[in-house]
Parts: sequence; structure tokens; C-alpha cells
Amino acid sequence: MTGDALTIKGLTLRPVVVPMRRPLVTRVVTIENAAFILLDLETEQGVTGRSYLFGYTPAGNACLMPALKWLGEAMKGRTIEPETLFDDARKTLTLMGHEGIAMMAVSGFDMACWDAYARAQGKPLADVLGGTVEPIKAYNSNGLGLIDTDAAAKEALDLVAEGNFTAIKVRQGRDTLEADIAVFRAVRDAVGPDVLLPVDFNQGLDVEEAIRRGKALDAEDVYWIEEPTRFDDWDGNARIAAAVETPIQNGENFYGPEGAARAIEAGTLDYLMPDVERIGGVTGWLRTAKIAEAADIPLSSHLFPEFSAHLLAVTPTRHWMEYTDWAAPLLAEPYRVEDGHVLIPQRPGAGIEWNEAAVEKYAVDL
Ligand code: SMN
Ligand code: MG
Repeated sequence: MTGDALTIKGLTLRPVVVPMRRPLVTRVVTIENAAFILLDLETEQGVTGRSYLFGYTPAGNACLMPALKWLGEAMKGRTIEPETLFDDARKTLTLMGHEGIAMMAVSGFDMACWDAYARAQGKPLADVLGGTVEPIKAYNSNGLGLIDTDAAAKEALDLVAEGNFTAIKVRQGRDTLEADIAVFRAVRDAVGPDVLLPVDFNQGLDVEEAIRRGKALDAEDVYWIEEPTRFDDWDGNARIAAAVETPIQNGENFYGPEGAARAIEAGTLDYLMPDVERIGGVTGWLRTAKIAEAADIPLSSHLFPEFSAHLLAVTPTRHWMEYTDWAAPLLAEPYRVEDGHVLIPQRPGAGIEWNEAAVEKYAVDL
């Protein structure tokens, strides 16, 4: 470890609920207010590591809090060696399992450890991980939920324009294939042929229906089809991937590098999109990126643009960043977007400082 060793003093947790500029209506959930937990990992040396978790809803936040408190207590006094602490954090929660809420808590803790570790060296996380701070190609994933044809076409134009984006994501999974196709065509007509349009079913279809809709979408210039059916139906996803020509994107619900490895081995996907809060934070992502490299699978991010930007900068098969602005109101300096790219700030660590006035405004009791 370079720089001074850091010793963990405590983990402060603050749940907040932030209104979203554009609500997200998906096949499985509608979110109008985003529930986050802010993590401040304090050290004896005065450096504080910062990260956040997305609990989706206040009830989700309430599920995550006890596991995070448990980890915060268990890790007091430990030296911040992120990879070692990641493995130990998983062991700490082993009786709660290695996936789900336990893994989300471990991921948030791991991100805060890496942030502190990079801050202590005075360098952006991407640098500490061996990469360079550079613009990261992103698609605008705000909005475009299950709304009607006219609203989708209008919103698509706004989403492209607000950052000169060259790709936006269209949520699908309406009651009929025809309704989905009508919206997709309206969006395509609005944005023209040059904007890439991935679609996302949020696990909403059964396997037969996913194959039917996937084959129909093969004729529609769709960039990828995301989560056509439940993510852990490995056989079903493999059947879909074999039957449909459009690349299948999967991974936002995979837990840990072992989840990604299993999905790749089963032939369930063409593209992989880990979510840093489920894949195991920075440590889990780095291990997953090696697996994706070995399998030659393009790797995109899911949510968490701040940490994901640093991680994509060091991902050998880097593909697309998913850009959302949901946590931006909580940040003193939200990440900037320019010409369809997210700019990694030249600040130590992940570059997250809280906008304390906003945190106070959106704080909720749990
Ligand atoms: C999504 C769904 C629900 C919450 C956040 C994000 C979506 C995505 O699957 O990929 O953006
Ligand atoms: Mg998705």
C-alpha cells in the first residue's frame, strides 16, 4: 500500500429520498423518488471515504441499513487494504448469504474503502487503479419508461439534446408486442438513424414471449435487448440468446464475479453490465472485468455513474456507461456531461462530496 495506512474509525449512514426529474416506469417497478443511503467511512487519520447505495425505495433502504451497521461495527479498527477488507466483509456477513442485501452492503463498504484509499494518495480512483482520467462514452438512461408513443418520442429528443448523447435506452414490456414496437418506431423516427437505441425489458417476459418479441425486434435496428426474462433463469436466457440475433445484455442483477462467471459460462449474454452495488463494489467489479476480458465480452455499467466512470476507465472491454442524474442533487459538484461523454473530475478518490444543504433537505428517518 502506498501512502499512509488508514485505520477505520466508524461508518456514518444517512438515508435520503430524492425526487427524480423524470420518474422511471418499468415493467417491474415505478420509481418517482430515489432512495439512497450515503456512506461516510471515517478514519483515525482524518480521511473520509464516501460512497452511496441505491435502496430504490425507502423500504429498500430500511433493508440495507442493518447489514451496513453490522459491517461498520465489525470493521472498526481495521487498516484499509480494500481487497483484503472486501473478502473479510463477505466473511463477516456470510451467514446472511453472499448475494442480495449482504452483497449490496459489502459493495457500498468496499466503494467507501477504495475512495478513502485513493484520497489518501491524493489521486483520482481511476489513476490509483492504473488507468487515466478520460471522458467515458455514455448513453442517457434518464426517463423513457413505459410511457405512450407521443410522450416517448418527445422525451427521446430531449434526452439526446441535453448532453449531445448518441445513445438512449427505451424501456419495453408493454402488454403487447405491437404497443412496444409502436413506441420504438416513434422514438426511432424522432431521433433518426444515427442514435443507438438499446431496449430494456426489466426481466418482464417469460422465455417464449421473450423469444417472440426478440425476433420481432431483430428487424428494428435495436442496439441490444436487456434483461428479457428473469436474470437467474440461466437456461432460459441461453435459449433467448441463441434464438435472437440482436445482442442480449444482462448483468445489473448479478451478484459478485461468480454471478457474472456463471452467466457467461451458461451462454446467457452477449454483453455484460454489472451494477457496482451488486457486483461487489470496486473489488468485485475489477475481478468481473478480468472475467469479461478473458471471455471477450463488452462490459457496460449500470447506474452509479460516478464510481462506474472510474471503473470503466480501467475495464479492458469497456463498452457503454449508463448515465443517470438521480444522485446528482446530493453532490456538491455533480459529474459533468459533454458530447455524450461523462467527464471524470480531477479530484482525489471517486470525486464525491456531499451537498450538505441538499442532504439535510432530503434526509429521512429510518
Ligand atoms: C433500471 C430499473 C430499475 C431501477 C433502475 C434501473 C433499469 C436500467 O433496468 O437498466 O436502467
Ligand atoms: Mg436495466
